[in-house]
Amino acid sequence: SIFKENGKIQINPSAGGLATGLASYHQENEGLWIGWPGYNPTTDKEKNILKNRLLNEFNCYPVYLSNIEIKKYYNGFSNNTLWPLFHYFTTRCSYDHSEWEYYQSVNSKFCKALLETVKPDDIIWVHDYQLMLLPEMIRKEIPEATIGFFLHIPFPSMEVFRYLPWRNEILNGVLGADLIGFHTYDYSRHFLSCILRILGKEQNYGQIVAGDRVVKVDTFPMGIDAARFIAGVASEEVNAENDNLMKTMKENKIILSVDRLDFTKGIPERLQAFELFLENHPDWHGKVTYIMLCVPSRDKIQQYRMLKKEVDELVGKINGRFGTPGWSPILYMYRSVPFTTLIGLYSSADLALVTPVRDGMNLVSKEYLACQGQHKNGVLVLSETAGSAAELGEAIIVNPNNVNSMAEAIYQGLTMPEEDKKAALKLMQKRIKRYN
Ligand code: ADQ
Repeated sequence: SIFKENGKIQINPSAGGLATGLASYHQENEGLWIGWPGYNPTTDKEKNILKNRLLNEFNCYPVYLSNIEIKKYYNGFSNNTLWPLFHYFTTRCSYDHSEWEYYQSVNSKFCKALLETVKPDDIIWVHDYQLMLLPEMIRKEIPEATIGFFLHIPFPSMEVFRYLPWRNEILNGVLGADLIGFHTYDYSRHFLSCILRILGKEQNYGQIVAGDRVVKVDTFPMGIDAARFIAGVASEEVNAENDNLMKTMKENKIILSVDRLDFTKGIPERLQAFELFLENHPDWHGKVTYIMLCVPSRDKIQQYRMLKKEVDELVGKINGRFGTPGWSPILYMYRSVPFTTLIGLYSSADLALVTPVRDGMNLVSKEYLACQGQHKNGVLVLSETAGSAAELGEAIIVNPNNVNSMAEAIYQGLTMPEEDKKAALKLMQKRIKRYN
């Protein structure tokens, strides 16, 4: 995020999964990252100053969006049409023609920015649902370009994708790439089925003939920079933070959840499950604390503000119902926290609750396991509809809509024998380090 403080522009790396997940790759590979900086300088002079700082300090190249573009393209078509549709929230989708027009024009704006900076033989890698028309646009300008496209969110089944009035345009847009990647095998399969049933194009072992080119579709589950998390947990700063945390928590078991505040993350259902757990297991009162970390996200959209209100009320209700002078069942933080605090929490938590209703991958589940290191025996409760469930089968897998079974999973996780926890954790940690 970028903001102005005392007349000076402050630049902070963003907290979303795409940005954090690719940060290490970007730093090591001397690429140029073209993107919207999330901040609108008011004057041309300020625009240039920021552009130079982003280039020199971060290898980033800004595409500035106007207020109407942010409204129609970003909050509108990207986050109010594609995001809910691809996460199977079909009733939350708006299909607004003017927003679609902005989606097209902003995609061309990115194409123009790319043409200003691209050099022959560069490899171009387009990311995510906000830029699905871009591969085709680049292909028209530079026919011989090498283009990859990766989708960070689920690709829905054909029956859901077909709701989109502009389904053909979106599919053709992506087909401009040479290689199209998804997090899971199912998403690739859904995409290929749409290509066949909507565009009538056959595939052969994931290869599609598009004009005179062959496009390859494949599965690349995104990993994390495990070494960075492991090294971070060993640092003195994190140890000091953890000592402090332990003083406040005393002997209490710690349950942790970390997510952007988003309706796909299943936060109200998870709170209900925690409430039910406390109701069913009074012997755990005063012995467990649920630390719930939520990062503010997309708060210009009405539905996100309503969710914030719902979550605030649920937390208040549960703390009011079970809390005592010495104990609050839920410790709720609604903000972004520094990396050291985040990994400190990951390493201290006895159980992580990762229960999205739908999630492309979910890096939090992997980050938690990495931060448990050699000496902890943390338990992961993971939803079957997170992409990472395909790789983390040793976790306690739950249906995120089944509040009863989630409540029991919390109990099971807290009471599991240490050797069982260790065995599951070791297997998953090995996989995370290997597929980083
Ligand atoms: P997100 O929906 O943002 O990502 P996720 O993959 O869990 O979800 O990534 C969130 C990232 O933000 C994590 O790396 C986490 O460390 C960081 N973070 C969360 N809370 C934070 C806090 N309070 N302070 C600081 N940092 C915090 C999207 C898709 C996912 C997919 C990723 C990557 O929705 O399904 O896994 O992209 O492709």
